[in-house]
Amino acid sequence: MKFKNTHVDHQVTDEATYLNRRQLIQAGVMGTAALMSPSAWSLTLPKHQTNDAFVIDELTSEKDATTYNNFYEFGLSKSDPAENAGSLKTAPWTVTIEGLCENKGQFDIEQLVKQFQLEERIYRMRCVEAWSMVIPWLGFKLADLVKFCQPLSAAKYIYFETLYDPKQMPGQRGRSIPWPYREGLRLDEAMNELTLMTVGMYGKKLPNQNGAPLRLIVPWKYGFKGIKSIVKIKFLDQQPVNSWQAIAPQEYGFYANVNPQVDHPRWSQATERRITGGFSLFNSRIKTQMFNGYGDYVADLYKGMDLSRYY
Ligand SMILES: Nc1nc2c(c(=O)[nH]1)N[C@H]1C(S)=C(S)[C@@H](COP(=O)(O)O)O[C@H]1N2
Ligand SMILES: [Mo]
Repeated sequence: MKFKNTHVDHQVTDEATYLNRRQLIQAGVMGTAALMSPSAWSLTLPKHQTNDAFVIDELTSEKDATTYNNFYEFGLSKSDPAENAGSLKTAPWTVTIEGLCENKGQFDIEQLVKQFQLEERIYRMRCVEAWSMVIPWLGFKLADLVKFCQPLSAAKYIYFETLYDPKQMPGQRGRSIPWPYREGLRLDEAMNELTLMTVGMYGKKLPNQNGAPLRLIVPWKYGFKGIKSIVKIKFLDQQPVNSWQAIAPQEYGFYANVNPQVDHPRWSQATERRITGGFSLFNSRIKTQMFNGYGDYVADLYKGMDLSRYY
C-alpha cells in the first residue's frame, strides 16, 4: 500500500522547517544510538526508516508531548505522569502472549523487539478530550507481531493489559478505574498498516510517562486506545471490554474512532485544540477530521457499520 502525504490546510510545514526538523530527528536518533548500551536497542534503533509519507503538520514539541500526558496509573492530572512515572522499572520487562494463538509464552521485551523492523511514523494524535498533538513515534507494525504470534482462525480480537503493580504505580492504590488498564482491537484493525507497537518517540526510547517500554498507537482512534506499558497480549474470539467502556459505556465505546459527527454526550467532537509549541488556550482550534484524517487507509474497515451506534 502506498501512503499519501495528507495534511491539515492550516498548518502546512514549509520545506525549510521540515528539512531542518528531519536533520534534528536523524541527529537525535544517531546520538541516542551511540549512547545506548549494547543490551538496549542500539542494534535496531539506527536501522529504522522514516516513512516520509507520514510527515504531516507541525510537530508538537517534545516537551509538551512528554509533560502533558494521560496515564492514570501515575495520577489524574496532566503533569502527574511526568512527575511520578520515574518509579516505573521498565527493565527487565516481560510480555505474556496468550489465548487463541500458536506462539504463546513469556517474552523478554528486548528479545521480542529485536525481531521486528523499527520505523518512524509521524502521526496526528487526537484525545477524546478534544486536544491533539503531532508526534514522531518509533515502532514496528502490530501486524508483524500478530504474525509472530500465529493466531488461530477462531481469533477475532486482540486484547492488551497494562502492568498492575501498585508499588510502582501510585495511581493504582486508588480506585479511579478498575485496574489493570485494558484495551482491545478487532484483528483486522490490528493488522492495518497504520497500527503501531511503539517503543520510542522523537528518536529516543519512550519516556516512562508515555508508556515505556511498549505501547499501542492507533492514529485514527481516540488516544485512550493507545494503551501504555503493556505486559499482556491475548487473542480472543469475543470482543473484549476496554477500561473506559467499563467505566462509562454510554460515553466510550469499543471502537473509539475519531469522528467529528458523533459528539461525546458531554461535549462536541467537531473541533480540537492542536498543541504545538507550548500548551496554551491560544493554540489553534482546528476542525477534527473523520478518522483523524486517515480515512483513506481505514474507512474500509467500517463499511456498512452505523458509526453512531458503534462509537
Ligand atoms: N495504561 C494506560 N494507558 C493509557 C492511559 C492510561 O491512563 N493508562 N491513558 C490513555 C489516554 S486517555 C491517552 S490520550 C493516551 C495519552 O498518551 P500520551 O501521554 O503518550 O500522549 O494514553 C492512553 N493510554
Ligand atoms: Mo485521551
